[in-house]
Amino acid sequence: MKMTFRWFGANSDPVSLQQIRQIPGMTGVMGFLDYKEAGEVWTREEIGAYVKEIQNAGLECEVIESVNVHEDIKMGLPTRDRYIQNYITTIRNLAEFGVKVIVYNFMPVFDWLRTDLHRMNPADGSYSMYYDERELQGVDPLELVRNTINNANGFSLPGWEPNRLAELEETLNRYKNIAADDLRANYKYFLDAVIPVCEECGIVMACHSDDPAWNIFGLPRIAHSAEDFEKIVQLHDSPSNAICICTGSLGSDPKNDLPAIIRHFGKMNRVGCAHVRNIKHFNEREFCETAHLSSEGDIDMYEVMKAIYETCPDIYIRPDHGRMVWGEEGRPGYGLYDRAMGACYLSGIWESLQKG
Ligand code: CS2
Ligand code: MN
Repeated sequence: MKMTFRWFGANSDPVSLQQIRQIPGMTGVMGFLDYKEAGEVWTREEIGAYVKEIQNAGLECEVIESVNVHEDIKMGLPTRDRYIQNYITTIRNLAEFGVKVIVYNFMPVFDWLRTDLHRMNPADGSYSMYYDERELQGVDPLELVRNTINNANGFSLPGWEPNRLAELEETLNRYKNIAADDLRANYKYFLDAVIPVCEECGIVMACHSDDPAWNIFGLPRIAHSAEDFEKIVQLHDSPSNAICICTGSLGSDPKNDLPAIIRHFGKMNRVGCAHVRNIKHFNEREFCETAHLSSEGDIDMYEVMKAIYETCPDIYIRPDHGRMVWGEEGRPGYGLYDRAMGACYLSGIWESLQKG
């Protein structure tokens, strides 16, 4: 297992590489070129400079998150071939600089969705992200996006970059004619093109689960259960076609048995990496993000880490969204303190598994 930390780059992440380096047990970052739009080629020069900056800080950059998939690929438009070719060039360029895993998602339009980015926890005064399906009743998706961007403390959020959302209305209309099976067919077309290249250059593609783990705004979503992931890994059968286990997003549906899912795909060698975070439900579709400890939320972190330890011990892990504590202000979900505590806690579980 290699413990890593998400880093958005020096220009847009208030957390510095030096701070990340000082978290005990940290080996590297899950990196991102924050200025690239979906569909663009990540050039050798750009990647080279970025990786060098990380290595100079004493960290590795073996995982990239995310190389976003252009909407035309998901919608299966004729223009997709151009974007797929760009994706392939990016894969080759990343491999050249030592990247081993690319995390991405195939969610239509929206990446993760919350109804509140900054909800105070009355028990201790910390802040965290919150989701309440009831708050979505009668809300127009465009309005929700506008609110989310306006409430992000001046940061763009992954999947919510304002430029990606410019043509939102048209895209939402187009999806009215795309059913889950159509989306899967478009997904297969993409995988059939990129996975052979990944095999050739030693890259694993790790698909992130839908967040939350159900359909929103009537859009088709195909990555939020064991059955969904079974179909995904079969779309193109290769160890390079893998999944990213994100406990907070998959776990938003309590029917998802996280340790069982990890074990199943771990034994198949199809877990590319894991995001580990905890959430607490108040209702079936109402939850908040909590500290990582098992006792703080609904997810049993010991069982999650044990399943990883026993079936896919060589993966990259990172603490995912944390709370805002100790007065920290920053990108919602991606503050330094709570994620650093989460990383140490997960490393502690790991040590006990190794020694036990
Ligand atoms: C993140 C995602 O919020 C999360 O759980 O891990 O934004 C993730 O980076 C993307 O979905 C991957 O493409
Ligand atoms: Mn995640």
